[in-house]
Parts: sequence; C-alpha cells; structure tokens
Amino acid sequence: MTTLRNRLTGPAALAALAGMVAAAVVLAVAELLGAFFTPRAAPLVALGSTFIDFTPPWLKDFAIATFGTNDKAALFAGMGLTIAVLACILGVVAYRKWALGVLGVLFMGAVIVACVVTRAGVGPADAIPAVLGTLAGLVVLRRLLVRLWGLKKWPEAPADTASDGGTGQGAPGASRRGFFAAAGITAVAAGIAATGGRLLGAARSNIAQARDALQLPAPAVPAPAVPAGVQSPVPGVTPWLTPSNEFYRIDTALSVPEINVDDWELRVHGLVEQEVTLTFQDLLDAQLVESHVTLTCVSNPVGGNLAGNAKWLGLPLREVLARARPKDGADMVLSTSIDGFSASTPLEVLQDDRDAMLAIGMNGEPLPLEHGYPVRMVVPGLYGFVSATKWVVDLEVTRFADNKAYWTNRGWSERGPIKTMARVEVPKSFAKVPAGKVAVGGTAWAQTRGITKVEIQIDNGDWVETTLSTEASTVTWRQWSYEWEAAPGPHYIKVRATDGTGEVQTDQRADPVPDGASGWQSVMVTVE
Ligand SMILES: Nc1nc2c(c(=O)[nH]1)N[C@H]1C(S)=C(S)[C@@H](COP(=O)(O)O)O[C@H]1N2
Ligand SMILES: [Mo]
Repeated sequence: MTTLRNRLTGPAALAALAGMVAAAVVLAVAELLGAFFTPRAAPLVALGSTFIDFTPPWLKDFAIATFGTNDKAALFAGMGLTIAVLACILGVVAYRKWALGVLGVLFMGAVIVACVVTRAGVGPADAIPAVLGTLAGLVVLRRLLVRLWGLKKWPEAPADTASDGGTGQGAPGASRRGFFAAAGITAVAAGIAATGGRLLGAARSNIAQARDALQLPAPAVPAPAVPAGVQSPVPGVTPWLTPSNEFYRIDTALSVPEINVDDWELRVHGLVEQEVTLTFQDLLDAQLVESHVTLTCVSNPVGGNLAGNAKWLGLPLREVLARARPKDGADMVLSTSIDGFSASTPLEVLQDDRDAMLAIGMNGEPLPLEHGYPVRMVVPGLYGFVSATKWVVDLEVTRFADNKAYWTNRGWSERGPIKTMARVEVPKSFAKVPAGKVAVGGTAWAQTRGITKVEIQIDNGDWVETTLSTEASTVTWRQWSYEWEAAPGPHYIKVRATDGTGEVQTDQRADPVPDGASGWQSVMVTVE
C-alpha cells in the first residue's frame, strides 16, 4: 500500500503530472488568445488537420468505417491521449535534466507552429497564440519542477511515519501539498481559460448570424415539382428528401471554415481565355437554378448511409466556364476550398447539361456552415471527393496530366463516377420480425443513369422485382418496396439494382478505396 502510494506520489509521477499541467497551459493559453485569430489555426485543430492530411487512404477508410461521422471526435480523443503521454514523458525528462526538457517543449512548440502556419489561408500572425502558449507552458513547468526539486532535498521519511494526513511524508508534506495545490490551481485556471477562449471565439464569430440573416433570391429556374409517390410506402425507409440537419457530413475540416460573404471571391483561372472573378453578390444577381441532387460519398460502404438527397440552389458551372472560355487541351477543373481541400472534376461534366452548380442554397436556405457556406460545388453523378468542394474559393481549369487533387494524392482514384447501389433499409439487419406479410423497402441510386429496376432475393430463391417508387429524376435516388410472405426462421435478403443503361449492379465486392464500394448488400433477419 505504502509502496503504491509512494509510486503514485513519487518524483517521476509528480514530474509527469507537472508535464500534463504544463501541456494544459500551452493549449489553454493558445485557445484563449486564439479567439482573436483564425479559428482553424488553433493548435489542436491545426495539429489534427495536419494529421488528417497525412492520413493514408486505408486509415481514412478505417476511421470512417469504424467511427462513421464521429471520426473527428475519435481523432480528438486519440490526439488528447497522445499529447497527455508526451507531456508526461517531457515532465519526467525535464525533472531529470531541465535543459533537455526545455528542448523537448520547444520542439513540440515548433511542431505546433509548423502545423499552424502551413494550413491553407492561415497567416504567420496566426502562430502567435501557439508561441505564447508554449512560453507560458514552459514557465509553468519550470515553477512546478522547482517545487519538486526543492522536495527532493528533504530526507526521505521512513514509511511508518506516514501519519500526516495522506501526503506520505512528514516534514516535506507541506511542499508536496504545495505542489499539488499549485498544480491543481494551474489546471483549474487552464480549464477556465480554455472554456473562456471557446466562448469568446464563439461570441466573436458572427458567421452563423450572418447566415441566418441572408436572404436567398428566388430561382430563375425553380426545381421541377417533386412528383407524388417518390417516398417508399414502407414505414422506416429514409426520407426521400434529406433534411439538412440529417444530411451526412464528410470533410477534412476539423474546424468549420468561417467565410464572410463580403470577403468571398471565386477565381476562375488556368487554361482559360478570360480569367473570371465572382463575388457573392454576382451569384445573388445571377439567374440561379434549383435542382434536386443526391450526393454520395466514395467512402460509403455497401449498405451504408453516406448519401443524401437535397434541393440545391446555385449558378450552373457551365455558365461560369462559358465566361472563362477554357482553352483546347484542358480536361479538368481543380476546385479548391479555403482550407486547402481540392477536387479534380472532368471539364466536360461541368459543361454538359446536367446541373453541376456553384450552390449557395440547400433545401430552401443558405448552405449550413458544415455543408459549405457560403458556396460549394454540387455535381450530379460524381462522388463528393472529386466534385463537391465545400467553401470553394478557386477553380483552376487544367489537365488531369498536370494536376492532382487532395484525395488523388493520397491513393484514391482520379475520377469518381458514382456506382449503382441498392440498399435494404427495412427490416434492419438482424431485426426480428413476425411471420406473415413483412414490408421490405429501401433506396437505390445511379446518378445520371437513373434506376429502372430493383430486385431482391430471399435466401437462395429467385430474384424478384420490387415495386419502384416514382422517379423524380435520374440524378436523385429512387426508393422501392416489396411485400414479403415470410416464413419463420432465419433469412437473408439480398438486393440489387439495374440502372438506366440496363446494367445490373455488380456483385463483385470492392472496398471503398480507391473508387467506391461495390457488391450486393445482404441483410439477415429472423422471422418469428
Ligand atoms: N472543403 C471540402 N469540401 C469537401 C470535402 C472536404 O473534405 N473539404 N469532402 C468532400 C467529400 S469526400 C464529400 S463526400 C462531400 C460531402 O459533402 P457533405 O458533407 O455536404 O455531405 O464533400 C466534399 N467536399
Ligand atoms: Mo466523400
């Protein structure tokens, strides 16, 4: 008992604690000061973003497969743990050899600063919070260690005199208690500073209010009325129109970019006859079109839910490109967001008559901040990673041979047409259902080709055609339903779709990397 207590309150443990407190001070000071700088430049956010940029495809895919859209929370938890461990080590090192500890802390500070200043659209001044935070952390570490070094000078008290109310030692108890008091007070102060920084940052940001106050113009070309009967009659099937707050979110942005519409500009350049710069007002004044389009993420596994269908309002990209007049030989548009993400989209896809657009509205409102406010790309028929750039600020007309996009540089494919996919949504996988008539239903998509047939197969029976809900367009998903006469026992329901070209969805299993998952979904249900 005494030995355990000695170990937990021994010099190494206390030095580790000092390291953690110092690390908390670094982050808290940076967070507090960061309220006055670019939010994306906050140390933790910049560290995490840099980590994400170095994420290989298998790890990104693993993170999304394991944590889904909670992948960011998982990253922060992992980072917190790593930082805590490093801080403990640095505390112990600094306790033994102060100069080495200082070097370690300065090195970590330098890493943070490097991560901050290399973020896209972040200036050198944004490093100030991290620099001052590191210095504050160093001061705190020094003060705490001075107490520990002082403690060491006391003669070790024999274990059996440990009767001073839990400090584990006689005379030195005061110092040890003093250390804990100093560490505790500093930790609490750091917590308050960090929280204060958060609140201050939120208060100073008026982007959410600006978005709420923004009035969207009426579309020059409204979306065609959604026909009756698009929704599968089976209760529990995904809503045909995805509410914005339920729309899946996938991006590399740890902190949502905050863009003031008055500052927003889109530069169209590269292989063009005429460079074009668009302001947000130009978009508001333009002839906007409205269109329902289903977006899909390339990371969506078979049967997954990284897809959503919304009504978008925007300026067709073919009109923007017509003004810029791409030169011969150009075959790609590299779109870049304010935070450095980029996507390579085939030029012809942005010029044909599908409604590829610079979108400013989603479901009748300005884009939600997480979905790209104020302007994003929406391109029917392509996975988001090669087309759907949120917070877009730059379009470079170029060639696939000359330029690579964010995920293409990380092992994903250069192009990303959406694969035909069908999903069973009701009954859910592993559901127990009563014998008799069981309503089966789900959603299928093959954007730009459309869905013409959805079939299901029970166990090893024949493939049977389901009833398709009404098709709104070939760029939106299509739902289906089926009444199944279910006999007791375990059963497998498989599903496959046929697209508008007559091609049946492949049963060839493929992982999301590099160009999208394929294969037939199979759900197991127990009929009782
Ligand atoms: N700026 C930016 N835009 C981005 C991404 C990103 O990481 N950063 N991810 C893309 C991917 S992979 C997808 S699937 C879609 C998702 O759009 P959503 O989050 O609005 O559903 O955004 C695309 N646009
Ligand atoms: Mo994606």
